[in-house]
Amino acid sequence: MTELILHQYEGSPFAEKARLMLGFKGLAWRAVAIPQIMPKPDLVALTGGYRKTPVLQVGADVYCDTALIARRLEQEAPEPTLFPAAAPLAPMLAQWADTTLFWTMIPVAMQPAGIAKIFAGVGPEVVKAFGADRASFTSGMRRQSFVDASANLGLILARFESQLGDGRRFLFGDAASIADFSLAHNLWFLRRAGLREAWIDRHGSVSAWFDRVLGFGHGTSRPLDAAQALAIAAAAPGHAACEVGPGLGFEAGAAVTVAATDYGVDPVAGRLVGLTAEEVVVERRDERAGAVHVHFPRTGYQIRKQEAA
Ligand SMILES: N[C@@H](CCC(=O)N[C@@H](CS)C(=O)NCC(=O)O)C(=O)O
Repeated sequence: MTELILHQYEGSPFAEKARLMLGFKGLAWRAVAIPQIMPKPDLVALTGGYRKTPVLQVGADVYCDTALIARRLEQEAPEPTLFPAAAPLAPMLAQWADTTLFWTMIPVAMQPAGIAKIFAGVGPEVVKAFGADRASFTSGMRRQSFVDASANLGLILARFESQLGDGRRFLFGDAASIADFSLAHNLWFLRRAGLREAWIDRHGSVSAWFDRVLGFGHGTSRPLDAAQALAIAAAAPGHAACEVGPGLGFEAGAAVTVAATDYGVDPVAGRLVGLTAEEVVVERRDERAGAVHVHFPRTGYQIRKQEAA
């Protein structure tokens, strides 16, 4: 069996979403520790430019974005499902929580007291370098002020409290879904910033739900070196089956770039090998990783024909 390799770092909320999904499914995985800021030469060798955290590698297939990582984990272990049939809108709520809620939560968490907690024990030069990296990572985005974000976050948490207040165990009923994990990683980051009491525990049902999701744990993980992960990609015998569906606007084999549309928009260039309504896959070659298939979700990403040189 090919191992699941998560490229991640401890303090990343989206990595926490992935870790909790792995725990929910009781999966074993390998953890490659990646840098929190650029440069990330070993990660980019696999992805071809995508630098966000986390990334899931399975042999020579690389899955970018937790929305797609969730789908790959679902293949690995269909039960318990992240996509219950009774909750068809769960992926949409998850997407909202990963974008609108995330950028509402960040200005609340990243106040001086929160920053001091999150960066406890590291020197001011590390905090400065992190700030500079994230400024270019998000350049062009219009960010919420602390005052606006606080008001919005208060409303949002009150609404979740109402949703959970009827005694349901998870957001869409008695079974967890992808939406629970996307809400939970935002609250996990608030907790990391020392804000659990102030923001979460004021809402009894949200607080109990949060502990329920954290209770899934992280599955079983063992560390792996970045160099070993690259060697695993290079030695992989092939790739997951994929194909370019008809009528989706691009031909198989086309030279394309794929890039996020919001922030961290570094494009990945390759040959189109997979395209569905859910996923786009490009093949690219790296000196160290060999022929890699890089997978992205369609939502939140733009596919473009590469300009002729
Ligand atoms: N939509 C992406 C968002 C990932 C994301 O923004 N991750 C943050 C860390 S929590 C990031 O990449 N920060 C910059 C970095 O780690 O270099 C996903 O669901 O995976």
